[in-house]
Amino acid sequence: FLRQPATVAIIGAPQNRGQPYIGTDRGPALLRRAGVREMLASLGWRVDDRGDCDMGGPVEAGWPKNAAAVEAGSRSLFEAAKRAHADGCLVLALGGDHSIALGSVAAAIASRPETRILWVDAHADCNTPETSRSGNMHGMPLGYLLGLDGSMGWLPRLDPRHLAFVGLRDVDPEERKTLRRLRDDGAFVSTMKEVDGLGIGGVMREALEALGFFRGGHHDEKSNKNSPPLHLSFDIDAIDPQIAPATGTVVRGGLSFREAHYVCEAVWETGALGSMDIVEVNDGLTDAAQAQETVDLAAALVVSACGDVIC
Ligand code: NNH
Ligand code: MN
Ligand code: MN
Ligand code: MN
Repeated sequence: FLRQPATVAIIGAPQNRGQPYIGTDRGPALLRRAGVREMLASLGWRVDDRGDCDMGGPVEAGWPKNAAAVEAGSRSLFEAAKRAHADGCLVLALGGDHSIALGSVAAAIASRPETRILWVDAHADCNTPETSRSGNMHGMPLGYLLGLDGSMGWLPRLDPRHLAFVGLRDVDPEERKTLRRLRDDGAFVSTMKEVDGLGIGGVMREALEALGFFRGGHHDEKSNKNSPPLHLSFDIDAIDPQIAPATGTVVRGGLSFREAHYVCEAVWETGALGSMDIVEVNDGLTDAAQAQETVDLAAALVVSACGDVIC
């Protein structure tokens, strides 16, 4: 594993079939227009924009909703992301709704099985077609990846001990049961209550420690030298809707502007970031100014996680 790969591969995943709204499909274009590539280049990265993946077929009836399009889209991201991992790149997936994590997380695990997943989200996304009340597949990627539903045979299995949640505050009744089981099986599960109680610094220290990273505030070349790679899956709805309103499932009481940045800065300081998703930005649900604020924040968080620290 290249600790700090010199190249970031950007892969667009303009998926909207995992949730009910048009607009998440514009995420990759909006993030590019917001200057993600230029900002990464100015941090010293070589930026290899590999364009957008094909996100699959038409809207369909059935349960879960749009299953064929979501699976096909995720598989095309899976293949593109595996190629980028094989090339030694830091792999950045621009969503798209969170169903794309089926492809990006699967590619990270398939490429490097010890990869740790940090899931930053208001939601736990560990439904299955059986437990889901909405039928929306953006609420299910972890359910499939953890093997709670076995119908996607191409997926590698995510070990719950390799998974940490930060930012949870809107979790379905069946998902609560699942989370308790996952915690018993070694997942790190935290909610906004822990952010309130410990502060984001304490939560991130505990989360990264639970994932096996060095416990310490500062990036130290030696400390995480032989650590596994870290995949950050950042759902923009983890952030408070007053700051990030342009998303499909707004839930009050989310991460502040600084807390969200801190998450990304702490991820960078592990020295182990191997891949990242930024998902669920939707400019079709608010006025233009709110949409731009959300897009700009999403772009800034990517840049933070990729090393935009002052010193
Ligand atoms: N838990 C709900 C569902 O499965 C909501 C999921 N919505 C999200 N997830 N935005 O991140 O439908
Ligand atoms: Mn999500
Ligand atoms: Mn292991
Ligand atoms: Mn969410």
